[in-house]
Amino acid sequence: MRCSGADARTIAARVFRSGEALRDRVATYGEIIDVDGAVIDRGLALAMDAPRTVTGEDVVELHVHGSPVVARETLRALLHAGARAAGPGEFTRRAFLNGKLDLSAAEAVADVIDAESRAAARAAQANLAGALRDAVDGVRAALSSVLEELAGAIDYPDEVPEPARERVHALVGEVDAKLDALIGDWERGRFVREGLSLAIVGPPNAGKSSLLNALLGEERAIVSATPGTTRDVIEESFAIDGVAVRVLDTAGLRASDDAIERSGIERARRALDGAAVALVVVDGSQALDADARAVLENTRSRARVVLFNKRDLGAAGYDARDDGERDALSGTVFDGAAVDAVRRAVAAAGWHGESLDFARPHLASARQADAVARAREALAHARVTLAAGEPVDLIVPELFAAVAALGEITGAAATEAVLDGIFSRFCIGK
Ligand SMILES: Nc1nc2c(ncn2[C@@H]2O[C@H](COP(=O)(O)OP(=O)(O)O)[C@@H](O)[C@H]2O)c(=O)[nH]1
Ligand SMILES: [Mg+2]
Repeated sequence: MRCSGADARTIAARVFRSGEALRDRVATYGEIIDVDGAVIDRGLALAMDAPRTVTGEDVVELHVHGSPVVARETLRALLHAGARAAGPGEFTRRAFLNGKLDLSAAEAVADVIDAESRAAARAAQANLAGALRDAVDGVRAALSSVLEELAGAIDYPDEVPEPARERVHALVGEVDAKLDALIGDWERGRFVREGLSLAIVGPPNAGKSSLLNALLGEERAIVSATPGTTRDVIEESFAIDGVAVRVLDTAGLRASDDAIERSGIERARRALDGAAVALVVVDGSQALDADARAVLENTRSRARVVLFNKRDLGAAGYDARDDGERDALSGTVFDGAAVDAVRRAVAAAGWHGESLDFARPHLASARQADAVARAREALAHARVTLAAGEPVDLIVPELFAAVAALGEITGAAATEAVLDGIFSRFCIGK
């Protein structure tokens, strides 16, 4: 339990009893007591004096046993002793307001908490360490130095020469290229942040549920020789190269008279529409029937991976495949190598097999991407003005706009509304 603020030590003294006084940054063993002095738990108190703390304020942490009852009673004792419960993200917000971290690092705290995959966690840690702030500050500094030169030339036209048009033009171009790279990473990084959605579709009995189980490495879905077994959409997730993949196993696509099966098929179609990548499974051992042909046909124009399954039983379907399925995989879901080939093909279709090294600075939220987009828009105007041979100082408002937009990322120019939006994402206690 963390207490932060000027009264942290006073409040701690009311709920923590020990023979020794609390010393800065030293763990002290003692009793957590309620308002009547009864012992709730025994544990450690850790006092950390401002400003070298996570929030920049005096902090006392009580380390108690992990029982919900002990936690609740300790919280009750703290509230009774004069503390108030923190709002979502309030500690991180105070840390930001006290200059302990910039806004991009604060957002990264929420991302670290939310990270569902190894890749996402690594990426969030990079921004937490200040990678994005450094990149953005570098760009802002470059633009600001041009602004200073321009301002000097405007204020003292006789003494300060106007900066050379070519140099300013080149610099604005360089800055824009850096921002362009950030936006590119943002788009590619969608998979790291959100994971990839994958829908397994195909005719009944093709082996879709068997493939889901093979990808997960567990018997998640019912596999049966009876066609039409899977009726609801089953959602699970697994990882490829550290990227979270949300996979949907669906009912076999075929014409059916059964009302329940038909609504399952309807759900399957919706899952297919919403998925980034389709994983099409057909029985490759026998000649393709109308259902198999239809699903191959209907998914041809989208990102997909095709597996001609049941190769152990024959290859009639695979051998007779059309041009559109030339690069389809063939094998059996019972063969680990074939399942690995499916994983690799999904990565290729999903994120082009690009290695997603997000240890480098990257935009981590739509808010940040929007700020960069607005900065780029302003810079585009500036470049048009420069290219048209207009006076160089006409680009001052555009450069100001770009610097301000970028400032929203690190919090140098964030409004209260922006802060509310960011910190409402947090859970309480962070
Ligand atoms: N021989 C063979 N049988 C398979 C293969 N894949 C799935 N099956 C069998 O085909 C039947 C239907 O599989 P299932 O995964 O339920 O198909 P779904 O309807 O597409 O989900 C089951 O009896 C599976 O054991 C395969 O590669 N080879
Ligand atoms: Mg199934």
